[in-house]
Amino acid sequence: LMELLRDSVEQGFKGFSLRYQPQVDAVTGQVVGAEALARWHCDRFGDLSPLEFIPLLEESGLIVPVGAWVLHKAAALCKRWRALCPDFTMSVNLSYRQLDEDGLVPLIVNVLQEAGLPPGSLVVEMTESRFAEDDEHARNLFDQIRELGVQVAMDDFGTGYSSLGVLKSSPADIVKIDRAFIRDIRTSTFDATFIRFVVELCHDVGISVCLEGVESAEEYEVVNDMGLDYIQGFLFGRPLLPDEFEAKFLKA
Ligand code: G
Ligand code: G
Ligand code: MN
Ligand code: NA
Repeated sequence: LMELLRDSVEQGFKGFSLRYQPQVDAVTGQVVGAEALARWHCDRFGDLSPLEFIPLLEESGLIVPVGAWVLHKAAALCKRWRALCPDFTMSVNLSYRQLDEDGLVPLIVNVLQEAGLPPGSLVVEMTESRFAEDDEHARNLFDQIRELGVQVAMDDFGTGYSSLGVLKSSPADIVKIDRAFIRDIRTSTFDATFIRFVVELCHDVGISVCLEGVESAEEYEVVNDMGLDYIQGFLFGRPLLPDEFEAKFLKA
C-alpha cells in the first residue's frame, strides 16, 4: 500500500481528491465555511478511508507533499467560493508530521500568495494534543501562523489528555468539540454540560467554538441554545465534491 501511495504522489497526486464538508453559523444555520477532507482512490483496492491512508502517509513522510497539495488545492477553491460567499473560510487538517517539517510557515505564506487569499479565510486544524503547554515547538509555530493572520483550530477537542486549563493560554482561534460529545446528547447531562462549559471557557478567552457531528434536527434543537459559534455535521451536509458543494450551498 505504501508503494502505491508513493506512486500516486509521484504521478502528480493521482487518485487523491478532496471533499468539502459545510460549516454553518450556529445561530443562522447559514454555510460560512468548509473543511477540506482528503480521499484516495487506488486502482487495486478502490477507495480507502483517510483513517487508513493518513497514518501511512505520516509514517512514510509522504504527508508532507500531500499536505502541501491539500493546502494549495483547498486555498484555490476558497478563493473561488469567496466570490459567491464573501466571508467564506476554508479549514485544512495538518498532520503532526507537517509541524515537525521545516518550512511550514513559508509554505502557508506561499499558499496564500498563490491563491490570492486573505489570511483570515484560511483555518489550519491540529489535534488537541499538539496544544499542550510543554510542546514549545508547536506553540511557537501556531504563534507564527497566527501572526500571518491565519486562524488556528484545535481539532477533536475533549478526546485527548489535555485539561480544560489548556484553553487559558491556548494559541487557538477556534476549538472544535469532538463528535463524541453529541452522540448521547439527549440522554447524557454530562455531554450537554461539557459543551456549555467549553463554550463559556472559550468565549472568556476569545476563542470561537465549533461543534462537530450534529446529525439530526433533534440534536441541533438540543444544542441550539448553548452559545456555539459554528456547527459541522451530516445534518447540514456530508463531505461533498466541489461542484456538489457549490450547487447545494453557494448558488441557492
Ligand atoms: O473524512 P473523514 O471523516 O473520513 O476523515 C477521517 C480523518 O482523517 C479525520 O480525523 C480527518 O481529520 C483526517 N483527514 C482527512 N483529510 C486530511 C488531510 O488532508 N490531512 C490530514 N492530516 N488529515 C486528514
Ligand atoms: O478529525 P476530524 O474532525 O478532522 O474529522 C472530520 C471527520 O468527521 C470527517 O471525515 C467527517 O466525515 C466526519 N464527520 C463530520 N460530521 C459528521 C457527522 O455528523 N457524523 C459522523 N458520524 N461523522 C461526521
Ligand atoms: Mn478536522
Ligand atoms: Na474533529
